[in-house]
Amino acid sequence: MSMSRREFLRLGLAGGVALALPFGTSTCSGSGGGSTGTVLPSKARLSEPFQTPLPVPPVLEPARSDASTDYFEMVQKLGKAEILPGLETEVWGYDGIFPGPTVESRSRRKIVVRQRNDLPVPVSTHLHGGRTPPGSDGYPTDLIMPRGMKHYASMSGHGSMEMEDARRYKDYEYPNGQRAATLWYHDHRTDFTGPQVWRGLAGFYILRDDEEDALPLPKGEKDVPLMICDRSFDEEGSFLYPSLDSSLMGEPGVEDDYMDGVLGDTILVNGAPWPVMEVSNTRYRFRILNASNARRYELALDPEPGDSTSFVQVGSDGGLLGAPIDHHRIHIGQAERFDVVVDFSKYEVSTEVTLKNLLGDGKTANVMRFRVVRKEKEESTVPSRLSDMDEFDALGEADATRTREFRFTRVGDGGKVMWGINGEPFDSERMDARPELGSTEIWHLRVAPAAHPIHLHLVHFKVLSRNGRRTLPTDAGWKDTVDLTSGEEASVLVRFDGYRGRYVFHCHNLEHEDMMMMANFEVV
Ligand SMILES: [Cu+2]
Repeated sequence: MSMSRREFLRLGLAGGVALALPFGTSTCSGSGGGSTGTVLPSKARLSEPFQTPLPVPPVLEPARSDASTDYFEMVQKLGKAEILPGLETEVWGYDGIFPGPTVESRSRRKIVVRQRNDLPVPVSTHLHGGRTPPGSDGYPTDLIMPRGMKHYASMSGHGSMEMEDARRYKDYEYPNGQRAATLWYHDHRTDFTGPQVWRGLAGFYILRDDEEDALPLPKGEKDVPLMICDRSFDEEGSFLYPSLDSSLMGEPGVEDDYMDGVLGDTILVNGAPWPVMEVSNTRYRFRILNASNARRYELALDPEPGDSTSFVQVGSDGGLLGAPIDHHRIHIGQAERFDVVVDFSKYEVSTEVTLKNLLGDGKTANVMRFRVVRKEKEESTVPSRLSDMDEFDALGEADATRTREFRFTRVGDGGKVMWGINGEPFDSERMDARPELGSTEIWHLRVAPAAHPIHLHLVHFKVLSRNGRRTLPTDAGWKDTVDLTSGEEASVLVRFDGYRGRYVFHCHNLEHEDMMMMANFEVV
């Protein structure tokens, strides 16, 4: 394996400092309206929308439990799926399925997930939104190696090039010391997260607690996770992705045309193209996740319910809101979660309600459809108080002991254009911030010349302002990802709770992340 330029950079072998390039290249082409990226046209015949029933990923059972801990096991391996009718798609999935199995756990009940790697590439699993100790957070170079491959200790930041025995599995420990929330787990391998998630390495992780259980929100089969992502397909049905090296073992990165991001032309929900779900005329809770590499969505219902808003938001990235928020439309950047209730009693039985993407056009303007097929007695409601958010509400600028600035831009290095933070491409050896455990800081984030959803590992934050003004309704509640479009800036108030150690923060456009728009912080 030859050492790429970016590996030199990561290992600190190059002395040069990358320069920020002027803004200005186009950030959107094809039908990616509102998203930063380029549409990759499928070669396969795409399916007709609203034919496939919505699948719901299976919930993983623990392999065993003891007094303090539940133990789960997953194998990352090849699988087969029929995503487009009559065609077979090879999936790189957790347990060989896409999305992976849903992990359910309870607040403050520890779980251990043993991840075994039967894929032909290194992997690292990150629990997105998890307050996780550093050794289990899925640092990009904390890899589980494939069969027959040695691990370079230096890649884990230990400095020397000595080899150690290949480790084919890893036990991830999740203490779950946080509120009920909709989290997700996905691959985070350095330089190759984009193609590996595209092939299927993503799943839900739903954390529950007593506070949420006590609420009269829709439950059971009316509490439905929706993983929205876009993909493109080759003639035979395999996932199409413009990798420079499709073995994902050589040169990382994508063809130049796609360096702004890869946009698929097929919208999948829980792995099915434009699916349909039959519902009764009652309330449903949808845990909406945008698991796309580069596509952003503006979600709306068509038709809208006559006398009320389409979505009643009850939760954000970090769990329940204090009080519900009504939205006609929801902008959702990559990796964000919106936990919403939709009230189908506002529609006549036999109405077809389409979940639209107002940022898409043609086929990408549709996401999925609900068919109201029967009457049923309503057993749920949305209370006006959801959660005790006193701590969140009390948190203000005055609590911050320090302010840091981070600019998310293109960076140039010897003619090669990449993405970086404060002018620098990612370097696992460089520490970009050292916040103190228990402290609160203001992070001022500025992005250009593209949309960049900014994600911090470990912590949750409060969005204080956007472009110097009030936040948007979709910024409410505890967040771990803030979606910024080109030229925007936001101030976020971050509480560095949880654990000491090294973590990353990065853009969640996965092509930008792979092309180095990532940096380290160490909680000290
Ligand atoms: Cu970005």
